[in-house]
Amino acid sequence: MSENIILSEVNGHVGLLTINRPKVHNALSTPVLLELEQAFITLDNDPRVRVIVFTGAGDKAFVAGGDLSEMVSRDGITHYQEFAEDIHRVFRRFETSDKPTIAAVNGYALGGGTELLLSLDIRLVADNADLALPEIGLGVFPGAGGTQRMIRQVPSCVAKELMFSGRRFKAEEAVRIGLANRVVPQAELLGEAMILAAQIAEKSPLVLKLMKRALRDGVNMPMEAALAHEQALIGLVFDTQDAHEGISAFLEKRKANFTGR
Ligand code: CO8
Repeated sequence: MSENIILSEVNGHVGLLTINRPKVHNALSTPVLLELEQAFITLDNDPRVRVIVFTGAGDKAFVAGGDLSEMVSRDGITHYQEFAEDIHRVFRRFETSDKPTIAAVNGYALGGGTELLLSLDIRLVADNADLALPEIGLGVFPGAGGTQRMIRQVPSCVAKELMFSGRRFKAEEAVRIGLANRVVPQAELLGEAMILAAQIAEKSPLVLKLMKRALRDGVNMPMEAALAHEQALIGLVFDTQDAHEGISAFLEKRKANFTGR
């Protein structure tokens, strides 16, 4: 276990990562980012873990962005490039994992906080959540993948308005623009995220892995190639014990017990 990241395993199949720097609203310094990466790798490599949930410690913040004190202490372009490389690698690792990820956004998700959730699969936002890409007001821009993921995930006029103005927006707006799945009362947020994670973790981890690959790779392909890719992957799925188990369980009117084989 690391100082800034709490890694907990809930009911064996759901891993929970809590970014634990509440005094600075869970801001991401380089050490925190690297600890988060290592904790994620631990869960990603653990075959018992099927779904990974991210949240922030306390009841105020998910992540209030990159650590501004660290940024101001950096001198010169090389350091920014190192930080940009680290944060790009780490967020891309989350985004391309074979395991589904869920953000439980329990408060401020500013700058790097919004950029973090943009790299996760499913986002539940607490009713007190406050999001933004405020970098423009700091004289920088959302360089943790924010410009690229935002423009791909919400309509471009909305993405541009939010990035050009840096204005804050609330949980309801995040859902309305398609950046988050649903708003949940803050007291129920982690519970809801865990219920959803457990529902997903009951499903075949093998199918989830192949489905994530189909989605991830196919979205950047022309339609014909994407369909061929899907066809190849569904071919692999039908040949598995999990497909046999899932279909047999339906016909036998019982709950399927998926093993990922
Ligand atoms: N970094 C470092 N410290 C922070 C950060 C942060 N992002 N956010 C808050 N803190 C610190 C404050 O400085 C304060 O410290 P101290 O107690 O020592 O004064 C402590 O946390 C508590 O904060 P506040 O007193 O300000 O608490 P409030 O409840 O009044 O306000 C806010 C909370 C609204 C979250 C406010 O703190 C705030 O606006 N924070 C900054 C948010 C922000 O601008 N985030 C974007 C940062 S830029 C970014 O994320 C880019 C990342 C990727 C770039 C990659 C390029 C290479």
